[in-house]
Amino acid sequence: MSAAGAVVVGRRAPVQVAIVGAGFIGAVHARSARLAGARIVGVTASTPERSEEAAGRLGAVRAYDVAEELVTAPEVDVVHLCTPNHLHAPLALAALAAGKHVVCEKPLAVDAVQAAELGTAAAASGRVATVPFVYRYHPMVLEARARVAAGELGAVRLVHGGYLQDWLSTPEDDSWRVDPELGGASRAFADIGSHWCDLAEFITGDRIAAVCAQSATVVPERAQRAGARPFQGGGDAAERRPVSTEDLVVMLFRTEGGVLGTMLVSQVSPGRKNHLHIEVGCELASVRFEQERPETLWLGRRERTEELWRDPAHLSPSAARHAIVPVGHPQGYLECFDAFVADTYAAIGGADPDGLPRFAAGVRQAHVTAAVLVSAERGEWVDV
Ligand code: SOE
Repeated sequence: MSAAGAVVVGRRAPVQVAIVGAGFIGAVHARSARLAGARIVGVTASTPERSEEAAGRLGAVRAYDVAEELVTAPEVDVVHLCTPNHLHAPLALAALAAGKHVVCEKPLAVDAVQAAELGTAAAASGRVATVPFVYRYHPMVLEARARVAAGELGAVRLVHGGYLQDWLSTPEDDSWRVDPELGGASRAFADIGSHWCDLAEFITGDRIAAVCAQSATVVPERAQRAGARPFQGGGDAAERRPVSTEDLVVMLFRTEGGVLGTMLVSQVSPGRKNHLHIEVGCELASVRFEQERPETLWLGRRERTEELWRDPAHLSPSAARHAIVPVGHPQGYLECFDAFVADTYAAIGGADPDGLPRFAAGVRQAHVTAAVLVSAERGEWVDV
């Protein structure tokens, strides 16, 4: 077995990687793993036939029919879990117990209790365990974070924004995420609200302390298409069934530092594809980041506003670290994933990369999600 980080002829042996789940995000993980120099030694998908197909498509040495066999296989150093949420905990626990490092898709688990169990197991294992809150890796997000931390903008006064999508806008749109047995009690907030809240805390250096939320299921019935993929509508005609998980959330929040904020989450907003937007209003200036336009950061002052471009020559060091091509050559989502996986593997090699979202970040957002569910149910403020 090649221990990750073993030196072979003066260079590290390639990290040996397992990918569980071969949908849209599994392919993204596999691409970033290969770019980081890893060897994909096994893939498991939802059926043996799909596992064989995925092994060829993702460049894996072989397919495994059984995920538990793959995540404990002797030749595996790192397990990437890209399955529906209900499988995260059993597979992550098995992998950690077998001495593997783990990259687990968000949300970490189906609820905060299970997420906490994973956080505890990861801490006890001494292994590297990370969660792809990859939007942290946009250089202009890092620039906003650096400027807030440096005090250049003054004290934070207000945080607002949202995350809007439209891939679940109609009753014909479906996903395993709609089913609470597979995704958990929260769907939209756990899936993408977690990204926004992680980013709000990452940029401001503050933490959400209390929430007041309302949620709605505005598509009360959906066609049953568990195999449907995000952003790929349509599919065969199917029976409809009632839906309990939320399509949208509106939320007020207060941070530990006393800052107020508001945010919206929706997966039923026609025309909004992956519209994560966040604005931090400070004493001297405001900054706004839009994920669909990641090459710039809006910086507003009373006397003037400007649009900062991702120019490595003019970025803070933490932002420049991930600006890998000159300004005017757009970087995007995939480069964020590449940087996240590279930082995860660097951590396996003994580094401690700044801002690497470890399991604790996933546990954190599970607690925020749990508070949102309780607040939406009770219609009152709830502490996180
Ligand atoms: C679907 O909402 C999804 O693929 C999320 O699961 C991802 O985390 C997000 O980055 C894009 O949208």
